[in-house]
Amino acid sequence: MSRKELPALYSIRMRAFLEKKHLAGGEDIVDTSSLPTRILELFDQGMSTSSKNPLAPPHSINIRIDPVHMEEIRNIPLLPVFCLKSTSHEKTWAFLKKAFERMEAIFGTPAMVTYRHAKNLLSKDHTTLSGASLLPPGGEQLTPDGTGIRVTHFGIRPGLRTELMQESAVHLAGSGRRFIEALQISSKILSHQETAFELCFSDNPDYTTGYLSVRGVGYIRLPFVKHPGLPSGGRIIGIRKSFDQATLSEIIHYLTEVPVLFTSRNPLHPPENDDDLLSRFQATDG
Ligand code: PML
Repeated sequence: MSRKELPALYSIRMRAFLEKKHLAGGEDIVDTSSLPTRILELFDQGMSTSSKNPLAPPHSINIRIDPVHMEEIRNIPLLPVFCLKSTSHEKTWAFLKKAFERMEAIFGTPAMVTYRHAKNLLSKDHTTLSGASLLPPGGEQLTPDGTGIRVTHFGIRPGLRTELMQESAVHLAGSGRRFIEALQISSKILSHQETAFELCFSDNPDYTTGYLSVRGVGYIRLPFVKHPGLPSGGRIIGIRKSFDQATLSEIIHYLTEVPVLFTSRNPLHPPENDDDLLSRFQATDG
């Protein structure tokens, strides 16, 4: 490859493991000049994220670097961010129940089914998957490859990351790397036309904020969704219709392989109460 043909950008993907168990991950898409710094930051992230985990330190860290050609990249915006004004676990779950009912009216997934799968993510017997399960309106949860779909190949313009970190410092749910990464994952998920919503609870026992992202609304942060000390968590992606094998393969390909770069963002709203947030749930064609 001649110098002229060198790719302008690189995807860096880090995963930290304890034996075969996934402990932590992080990634970005950066230009050549930022590559060494970002590789080191992601390495530190692999080491330090895990130090908050009772299972730390990691046994191994994989860092993979792949060239990304400009013409492959989709530039997409980050979702608008909301935050539930909640003071307790009970209040957050009362909101979630109402949100699932609204989602049933819009997307067809029965609220009871979504609720059952959501509770299951936090049950003590739940095996936390490293990826997301899919939930079509029929309610038959699907876990591709037995481990779920790991959303990868995304990156964010550095200026946007800094802005979001600073603005979210005053959010009820706080600021931090986990939030910025989760916002990117969810924004990639909802940028696929067949997805309806995503629900996520961290498997970090100390991280009690989760989120619900809904098509047509945005990314809603959920303080106190988990009781502290609970090591279970996971992700569910709601799908807009029942799908055939070709659609499923296409969704998986997009989420796991197509590189997306977040080059713009939407507002980060101040915390809102249940009713104000629920009034934002609308049927959408987009
Ligand atoms: C994770 O542990 O990766 C999930 C992080 C959820 C972040 C929720 C938020 O702070 O908005």
